[in-house]
Amino acid sequence: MTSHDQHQKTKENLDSNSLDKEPTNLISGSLIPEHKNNIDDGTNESDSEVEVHVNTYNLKLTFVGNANVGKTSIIYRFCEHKFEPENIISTISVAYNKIKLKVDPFTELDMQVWDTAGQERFRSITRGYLRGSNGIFIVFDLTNKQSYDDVQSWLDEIKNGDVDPDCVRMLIGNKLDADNKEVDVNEVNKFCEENDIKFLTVSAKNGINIDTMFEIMGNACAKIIQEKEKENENDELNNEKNKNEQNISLNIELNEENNNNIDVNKNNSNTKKERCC
Ligand SMILES: Nc1nc2c(ncn2[C@@H]2O[C@H](COP(=O)(O)OP(=O)(O)O)[C@@H](O)[C@H]2O)c(=O)[nH]1
Ligand SMILES: [Mg+2]
Repeated sequence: MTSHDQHQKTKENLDSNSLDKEPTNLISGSLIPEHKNNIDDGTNESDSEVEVHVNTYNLKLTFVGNANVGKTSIIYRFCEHKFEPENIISTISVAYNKIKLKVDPFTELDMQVWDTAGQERFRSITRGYLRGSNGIFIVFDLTNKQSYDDVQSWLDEIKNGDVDPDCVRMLIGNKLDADNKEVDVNEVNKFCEENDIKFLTVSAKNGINIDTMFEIMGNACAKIIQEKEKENENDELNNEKNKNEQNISLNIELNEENNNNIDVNKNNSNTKKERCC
């Protein structure tokens, strides 16, 4: 079974003219459960029905890298399962694709995959393009050393951009199928280990590792968001606990104050009695 078979993938939407538009259903930076599905276990008996909660999470994934490294081809291969020659791919201007990826029976990723529209030629990736990314693919061409040498400047661009510190960065060496490679993969591995960046070599042409790169990225983003959700839950629990503790100590103080008042009243009434007699 291929990884493609294991992970059910559905393409929902192809928007070719909306680079400047923020996708309306995108909730950036957080993994938000969208719906719960009831899945019939096949017995059709209501008392033996198993209720499976499927969490759907929204992710924004963006691509950067020099022109001609194969960004559009990678997205096209992932979404359309095809590779198109140069003259066709250059006319395909995808702004973003919406793809669903089922990672397990309980988790579904709703991925907005954003492509550059040629602006990388001028190093003018807008802040809005990267803003709200859960994951960024930095692509270079294994047959073009310059495209790898420029990776650092793309990383700087991300660092100086409006990008969440938790955003997952993944380096992609494309054109694995080609013979005339110029980049030493061992060097890249070392660089990525030192900089805590994921790295994968792929080929948009023959499809090697294309699904895998999205699965790795999707899972890494999902994990981060789930951890954030857990942290938020813990914060809420701690807040609740602190509130209860504060209430308890306030009650104790009030009780002590009441007791003091009672004592004072007692003393007062004693004094009165003494005078009376
Ligand atoms: N051999 C090979 N060529 C590729 C591969 N991916 C893309 N290309 C070619 O590289 C050129 C640039 O591809 P494109 O997707 O337009 O790059 P982009 O500018 O980064 O979006 C085109 O001629 C593609 O046919 C690949 O995996 N292997
Ligand atoms: Mg392109």
